[in-house]
Amino acid sequence: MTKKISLTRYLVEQQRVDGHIPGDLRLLLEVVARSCKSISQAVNKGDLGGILGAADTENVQGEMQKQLDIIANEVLIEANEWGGHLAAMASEEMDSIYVVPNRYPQGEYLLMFDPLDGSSNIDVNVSIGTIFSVLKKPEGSPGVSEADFLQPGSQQVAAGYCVYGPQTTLVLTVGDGVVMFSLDREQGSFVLIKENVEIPADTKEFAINMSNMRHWDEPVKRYVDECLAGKEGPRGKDFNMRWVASMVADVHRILTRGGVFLYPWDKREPQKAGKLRLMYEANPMSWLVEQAGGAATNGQQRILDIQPTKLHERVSVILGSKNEVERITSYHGTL
Ligand code: AHM
Ligand code: MG
Repeated sequence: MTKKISLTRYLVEQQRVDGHIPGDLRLLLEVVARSCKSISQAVNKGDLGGILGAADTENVQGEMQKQLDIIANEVLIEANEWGGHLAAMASEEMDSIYVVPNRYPQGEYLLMFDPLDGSSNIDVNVSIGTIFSVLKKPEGSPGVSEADFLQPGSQQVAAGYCVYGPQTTLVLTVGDGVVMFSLDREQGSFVLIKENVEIPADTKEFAINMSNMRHWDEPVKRYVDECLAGKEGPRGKDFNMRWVASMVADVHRILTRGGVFLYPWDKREPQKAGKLRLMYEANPMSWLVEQAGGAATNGQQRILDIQPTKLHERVSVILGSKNEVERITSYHGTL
């Protein structure tokens, strides 16, 4: 029988082998994983735990919050604030940064998260998830402020997500490939299921919210039209379409069997660069995808190169199988 490798053991061994994961970062990742375990329990209980439905509050983006958005946010804050590994946190569900209170020691890392991604799927029993990104506080900056967070995604030191689906699966990168762990509920721990995750460079599957088609820009329309034309069209092959409306689930499918995901800028709200948030949605997902051999752009440039100007900045997202992302980016006339 092959030995099961727990997340804890995996991280300890990584720390030992090549020092890729410093002790404090290992602790941070374990605490994030523990938080995901608690969120997974709450998600599993659903109606039985009385946690479904709206919370009657709005977040900073003007979106109605669900009870589970707020619960997941609290779980992550409470678990992470006391360990001494963090200086501050930021979340989709909080207007401004959360500085580690004075009563706890301050660490050198900054943690960002979308505590419950895919909120529209919470009440209908469809996969949702938690996305997280870790940065290092710039050296020499006294205290901690929002400006410390405004680093391009290429500066991330760890990133990942946990998808709460038929299985609860944690996917992680520290810049040395992508690894996946599934929650073994009997053991109560995450167990390694896959290393060296690789996204095939070509695909026949795309993911986009087609109901927005009339609002898209020309390059996106062209790409999707060509996919829809199938064998008889310029691509010479039939495409399949999938859209879960939980980025975690769509990205998880792409990391598992390839594909391309688009949430582009559109004419509904032209002043916004896109729907998804750069710092705690697009950046961590883009890094995971690149680490698995895929690509991620906003149509103009690599997402990881974008210099953020504010915490809740939005961005247009095209990510997944490399050749497909490059094709779509070239349709924007920037390659
Ligand atoms: P959320 O963070 O409020 O859940 O919003 C992000 C989600 C993504 O998971 C998903 O890709 C997208 O919004 C779905 O949007 P739409 O409902 O327009 O299809
Ligand atoms: Mg989200």
